[in-house]
This record gives sequence, C-alpha cells and structure tokens, in this order.
Amino acid sequence: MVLEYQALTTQDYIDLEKKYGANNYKPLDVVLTRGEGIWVWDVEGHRYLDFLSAYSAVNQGHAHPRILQALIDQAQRLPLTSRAFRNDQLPLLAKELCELTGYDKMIPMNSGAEAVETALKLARKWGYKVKGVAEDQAQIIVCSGNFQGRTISIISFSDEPQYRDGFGPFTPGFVTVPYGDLEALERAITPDTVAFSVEPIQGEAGVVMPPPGYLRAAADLCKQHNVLFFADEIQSGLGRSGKLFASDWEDVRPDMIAIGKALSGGFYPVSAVLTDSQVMDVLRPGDHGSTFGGNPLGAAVARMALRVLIEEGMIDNARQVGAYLLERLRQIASPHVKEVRGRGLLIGVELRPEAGGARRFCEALRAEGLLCKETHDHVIRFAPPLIITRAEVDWALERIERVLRTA
Ligand code: IF1
Repeated sequence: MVLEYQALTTQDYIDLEKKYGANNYKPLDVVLTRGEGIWVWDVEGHRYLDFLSAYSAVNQGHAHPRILQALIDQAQRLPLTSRAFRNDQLPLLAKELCELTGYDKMIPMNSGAEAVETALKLARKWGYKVKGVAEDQAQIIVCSGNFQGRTISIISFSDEPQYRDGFGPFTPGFVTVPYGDLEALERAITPDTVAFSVEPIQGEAGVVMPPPGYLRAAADLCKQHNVLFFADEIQSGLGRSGKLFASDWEDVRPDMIAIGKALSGGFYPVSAVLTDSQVMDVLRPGDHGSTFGGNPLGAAVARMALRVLIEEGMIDNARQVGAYLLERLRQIASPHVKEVRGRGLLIGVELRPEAGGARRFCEALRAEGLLCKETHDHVIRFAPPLIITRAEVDWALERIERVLRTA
C-alpha cells in the first residue's frame, strides 16, 4: 500500500528527513519531485536546470525515455537471478561494453566504490600471482586530492581529514604522491608496487586537471616498471570530458578502468571494472562477487544507457558545447573568479577566498533556476547532462554571469 500524504511542503520534507535520516549531507534545501532531460522540478513547482547531473550519473539526462523503457521491459521480465545462475542480459552487456572500450574482459558491480575496491583487489592478486610480489607486500600508489569512494579501504588512502575522521584503523598498502608530480611517482615505485591509481580529472578535489602530458608519462612509467595503470573514470568517463574516457585526451589506454554512475543513465546502481585477460584471469570462481552485481535489470539498463550515449551523439556534444561553455565562462569579468578549468562538460569555477565560499553562489544560482554544488568550499562545479544544447547553455550563462558579477 503506497502511503498517500496530503501535499507536503518543502519544509515538511526537510523536517522529516532531519527527524528520521542520518545527518550525513548538507544539501541545498530544494526538494525535487520530477526530472526530464536537463530539467528538474521541486515540490513547489519550480523548474531548475540540473548543472550537477547527480555527480555525472545522469549524463544522458533525467528519465531518458529509451533507458526508462529498457528498465520497464526488463523489470517486468526478470530483475534479479544472483550469479548462482546465468541470465540473458549480462553476457550481452559484457560483449557490448568490451567492444565499445576495447578491453578483453569486464566484471560487473553496483556502486562506484565497489568497482574501485574490485580494481584494488584485482591489482593486488595480479601482483602476487603474475608479477611475483611477496604475499601481503603489495603497494598501490595513489594521488593526493583523490576521491574514489567511501569504504574503509578507499578512505584509508584519502587525504581529506573529514573522510577519515573516526573511521580507523585503516587498510595498509597505499602510498600517496602529489597529483601531477611525475618525479614523485617515479621515486615511489618499488618492486612491490602493483598499481598506480589515478583520476584522469580529479572531480571532488575541485575539477583538478592533470598537467599536460602527465597521464601519458605516468602510463609510460608504469609500463617500464610492470605496474598497472588504473584509471578511475567513474566521474570523468562515459563522455563527461568530451571523449569516451578522459584518458583518451592523452591517448592513454589504462591497464584497468573503473566506470559507474552514467553507466546506468542514473536509473540503477551499475558499475564495472574493465581490463585485459592477463589481469582478469587471476580471479577464480568464488574469489569475488556481489548479490546484485551483474543482475539482468542493471545489465539491460546499462546496455541501453551506453547505446543512447553513442547513438545520440552525446560525447561529441559534450566536447563541442563544453568548449563553448568553458570559453564563455572565461569571458565573464567577475572579481570573485580565480580560475575556470575543466574539459568537456566537467567544469570547475574556482573562486577567490575573499569571495566568501562557493556555497552562497550556489544558493544564488538556485534562486536563478540553476542547481549546482560547491566542492571543497571555493569551487563551483558545472556538469550539466551531456544532452544540453548551446541555447540552453546560453540560458544558464545569462544567470551565471549575473550571479558571478553581483553576488
Ligand atoms: C558522495 C564526491 C563526486 C567518484 C569517483 C568513485 C566514486 C565517486 C571519481 C564512488 C563518487 C560521488 C560520491 C558522492 C558524491 C560524489 C562525488 F563529491 F563525493 F566526490 F562525484 F565528486 N570514483 N562520487 O566521484 O562512487 O560509490 O558513490 O557510486 O559520496 O558524497 P559511488
């Protein structure tokens, strides 16, 4: 029985969430009830342009009709089998994903963090079984400023105090080097190093771009030292940067890639790790898995999410419209802006400390009908769905310019 509530107000919803929900986020106080394409509506009927895309999980736009239909069709047939039995969707997703990305194999998971954990386990096991690292001695090099999920092992290599506070003891076997520092990476590699884990664009750190040539040179270093280059493309991948993967901008083919978020068009948690047989074949039946990993509903949704991404030209659109947005943002004369950076439709506007923090700009943008989120106090992240048109970007720019110049 679906509980029917008389029309609750925004405040009613906020109060309910505060009363019964964990206080683990500080969201904008907008209560959304409907989404379609780049637009979302709140319970008061206000329309907003979604400039966050659920942190790049809605690259295809909200409620994409073709992905929705795939969800409905599969849900009416067979949502879940567990991996104790096979199903008729996972093999097709595996084939289509490997053909699209050029990797030998994929392993399906659910959340991005689970994909990252899976990649770390694969790297360690490959280190022991193939590279010959002594048991329990595997080292994985990570970058300062990383954000790759919230599990205990992943926050074990975070350098954000809040993400670690109160959650120790931490998982060993990680070494941190400054993002973009090639010499530091070379110095950190030892015979026990099994992988280098990197976000080709650091999203949470504030849309931090790698120095030109860094990814290419880091990948070459990894090859020289028989170290797996693992790219976390969960946020930067699947068209967000204007290419299929952000790694593509430097012609880097990672040894291993984690994807998630837009892999399902925002309809369902679906993630995966892509790699070649020499790595994936270290796994034996029973080594790793998950109840929902590879379920037919998520697989059917992911197949259609990838299909519309390619068939509807969303990646090229992200590159073209993203370049336009970046250029126009850089032309805005605002005393508050320190730097505008990004690639494709993953853009960050870093504000000067004197601007008083990005939150108030996000609140002002919301009043103008744009939903954005600050990251790390001083950066406003602009990441609309990849289907946005130049005209819709102009609509947004008019409001962004007004806020950046008058707030
Ligand atoms: C939150 C951030 C973004 C990710 C990369 C793995 C994951 C994420 C590069 C884990 C997830 C999400 C998590 C969400 C907010 C959002 C976020 F602000 F936290 F950092 F996007 F920048 N790798 N990012 O960006 O994927 O397990 O969440 O599916 O935790 O607040 P997940």
